Amino acid sequence: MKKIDVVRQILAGKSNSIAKKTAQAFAPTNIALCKYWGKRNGEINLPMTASLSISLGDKGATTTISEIAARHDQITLNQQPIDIETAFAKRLAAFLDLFRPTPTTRYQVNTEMNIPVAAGLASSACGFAALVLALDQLYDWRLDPQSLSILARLGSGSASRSIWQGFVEWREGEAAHGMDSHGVSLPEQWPELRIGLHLLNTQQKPLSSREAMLRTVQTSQLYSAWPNQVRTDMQALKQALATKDFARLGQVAEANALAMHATMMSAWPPVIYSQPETIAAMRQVWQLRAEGIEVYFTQDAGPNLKLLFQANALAAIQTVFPQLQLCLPFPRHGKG
Ligand code: 2P0
Repeated sequence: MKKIDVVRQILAGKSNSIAKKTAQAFAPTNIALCKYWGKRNGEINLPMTASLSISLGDKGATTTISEIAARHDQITLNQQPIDIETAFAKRLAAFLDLFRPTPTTRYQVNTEMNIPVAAGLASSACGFAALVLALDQLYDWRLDPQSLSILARLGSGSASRSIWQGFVEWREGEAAHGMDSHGVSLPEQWPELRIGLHLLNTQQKPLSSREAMLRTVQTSQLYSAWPNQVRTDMQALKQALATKDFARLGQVAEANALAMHATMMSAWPPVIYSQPETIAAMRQVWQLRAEGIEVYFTQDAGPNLKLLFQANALAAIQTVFPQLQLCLPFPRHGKG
């Protein structure tokens, strides 16, 4: 199954003439509490396992798209033109190829992100989700959220979860065509939940998560244990959501992230995203917990930590992490 076959199936009977001159959409970025690490199909981004995330409210990507008369797509990121020869532009153009009404159709795509783009903060997740939402408006497809999630998944796996706010489960599905592998919005609200971004300065160019995932699946002896870990953690997270058990939520998320990193550390060549500062920050989190402050961390394909806590712990945490960037996953319900 090719990406284009998935797109054709989803857009069957839909118009490919523009409904408006220009369309704009926002998608939040998301942080996984149970991680997506490994694919069973790399062409259409089918995951080995389910995953579960929280979207970051107003932190994400706003994408504006229009058709233009030009030889190449014109892409800007935070108002900076992106050279068409960069890997970023090529990846975007290849994705847009799936949707061009004619081979000569070109797009102007302007994306604004209010999260640090190069800091491993799931910029591809919100970027591809916002692009798909904008395309849906440009052509007035009016696709249902599951179909939008599948299209976003073709751009980047984790983008399948950025179609919704709140908690989202990405079901792994079983079918070879992947039509059953999409996000599902979970009903639980948690207005007091806070995510703090602890950003570390690092010059090191990270290995892409795409490459790191593939290497882990192919060479890590520990990978065979990962699907079992995910099964247990997904169940525990859902229970923690249902009973609003923050300690359980935090514990499972932290252990899941550490297990993912342990699994990739045992790949060959080894994959280690942590810096000395990452480990130091982990110890600070554990010290805070020892002092009775309920704070946990999670870590993705980079050295930064994302802290999980509830509103009432903010002041204590800020004494140790004064630079923390605060995100409110449920902004309308829980300011402050
Ligand atoms: C996640 N990550 O669940 C995991 C945890 C990073 C660590 O999804 O190859 O950019 O585009 O499907 O979605 C980052 O990987 O990878 C990611 P592709 P993606 O958030």
